[in-house]
Amino acid sequence: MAEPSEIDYDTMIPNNVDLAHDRRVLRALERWHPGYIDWWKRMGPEGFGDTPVYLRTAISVGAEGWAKFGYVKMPDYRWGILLAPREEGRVIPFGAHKGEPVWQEVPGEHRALLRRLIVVQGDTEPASVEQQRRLGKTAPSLYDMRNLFQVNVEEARHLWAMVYLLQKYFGRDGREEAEALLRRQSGAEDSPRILGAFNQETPDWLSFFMFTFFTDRDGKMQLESLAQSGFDPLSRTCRFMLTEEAHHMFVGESGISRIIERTCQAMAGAGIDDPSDVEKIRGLGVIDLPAIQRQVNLHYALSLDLFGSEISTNAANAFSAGIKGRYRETRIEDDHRLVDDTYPVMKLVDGAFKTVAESALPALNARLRDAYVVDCRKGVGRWNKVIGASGVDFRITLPHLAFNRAIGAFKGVSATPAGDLIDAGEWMRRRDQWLPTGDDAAFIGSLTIPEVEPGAYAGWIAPPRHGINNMPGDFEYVRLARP
Ligand code: BYC
Repeated sequence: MAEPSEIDYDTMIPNNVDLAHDRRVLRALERWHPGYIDWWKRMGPEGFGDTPVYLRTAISVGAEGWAKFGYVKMPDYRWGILLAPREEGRVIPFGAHKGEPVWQEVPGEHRALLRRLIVVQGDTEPASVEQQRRLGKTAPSLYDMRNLFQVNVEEARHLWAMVYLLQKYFGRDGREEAEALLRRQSGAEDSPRILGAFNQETPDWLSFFMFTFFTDRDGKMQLESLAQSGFDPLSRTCRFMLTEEAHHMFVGESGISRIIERTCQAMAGAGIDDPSDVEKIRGLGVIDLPAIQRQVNLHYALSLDLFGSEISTNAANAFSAGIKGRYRETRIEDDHRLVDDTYPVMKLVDGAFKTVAESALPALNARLRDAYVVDCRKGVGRWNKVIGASGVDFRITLPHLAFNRAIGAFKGVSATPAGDLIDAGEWMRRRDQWLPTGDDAAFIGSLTIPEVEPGAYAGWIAPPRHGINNMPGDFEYVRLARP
């Protein structure tokens, strides 16, 4: 089949998978489309359906210049199906089939496993759009509002990416799964999204930036592992998704960094040295660093849960089958089969944390999570540089792996962020020191009133260093109807 590198705009769905000559899949996607648009209108960004937004649309998958910028009304966004180019001669990089040619069709014996992974991945994408749907109304600037909407349309494109794989490769049950992806709903009692963190609210902009820093970074790790897959269409899909994911993490990291910068500036301006002088700091209209730390604690723990259990037969099977690899598998120097290897995993043994050598295959979730922790630490280090440069005596830290966990070996363990084990009663009494409180939510809620003048920023966040696509500081990223 021809694989043009430019996007085909002739069919309703822009694509580089030659849908024009794949009538069955094209028709299946066209049938899915009205339900999708209905979902976007019901569950996508609330109140901005007619608003022109300065968005980036993918127009090719080449390393350079894959994006086009311009004003688009979100329901008219060209959600396309884009796969990274096929690598000639690619072989399965790991597992029992290592060295064999990659699969262009679903291997029958691994069909259910593969479908499950694609459905879980697909489910997170619309979930995040649902979680963030009210935030446009309280954006701290047009720049931030535009970034939110960019993240939203791209997460929705990632849903398209997974739906394409389901429709093309999984027949009738693929179609049913594609429908179900539009039926489940973040936080819904009777049909919630599959993974825990995607049923939490994203009530304010601090939470949004935390989500894009921590949860989108889980997305990066999972996509990197799926990009290694021996099922080539999945690998190619994930490789292109990763190019978009980088911007989402930038939004999170720079968003928190700008909040921290503003807080430290305001403290210095008012001569406040003590970061725990919360009342005075909040009186300046900025977010105190301890409240930011509590958000870090919450989002980090929720994101760790997304890696599943440390020891998992599912993960071992997916690796052995050649379906889901390790983070940057091809750069690791070992036999890529792991049958006789071990991996150090932290566990609770006789009331103390100990690192235990586990069989490497079932420990793959722990291993991916460890790579995630290293990646998170780098970002947190950059935030601490901003604090350090201001002279304020405070450091943001990542809590212990056992803090506030709901999945895996530390589920139900009462550990402090420092990793001390305490009894459940004491943990509950001290909870408000560690996790966001009702007071935090009310204070942050009181700050998040919209700022919609081009070039203006709410008082609790510093302006960014650069505009999007090098646009000037007062650029109108979102054209709101003005009276
Ligand atoms: N919540 O063997 P186990 C993103 C289930 S984020 C609820 O421990 P496994 C994005 C599990 O499904 C990345 N249930 O774990 C970010 C299994 O159920 P079944 C999303 C959970 O299977 C921001 C059972 O417990 N992509 O892209 O090795 C914005 C035993 O599981 C949870 C992926 O996650 C949980 N936290 O690994 C937008 C990649 N954890 O099958 C987007 C695809 C586990 O027995 N998914 N369970 O009924 C996977 O690789 C794996 O499914 C998991 C779990 C890593 C999630």
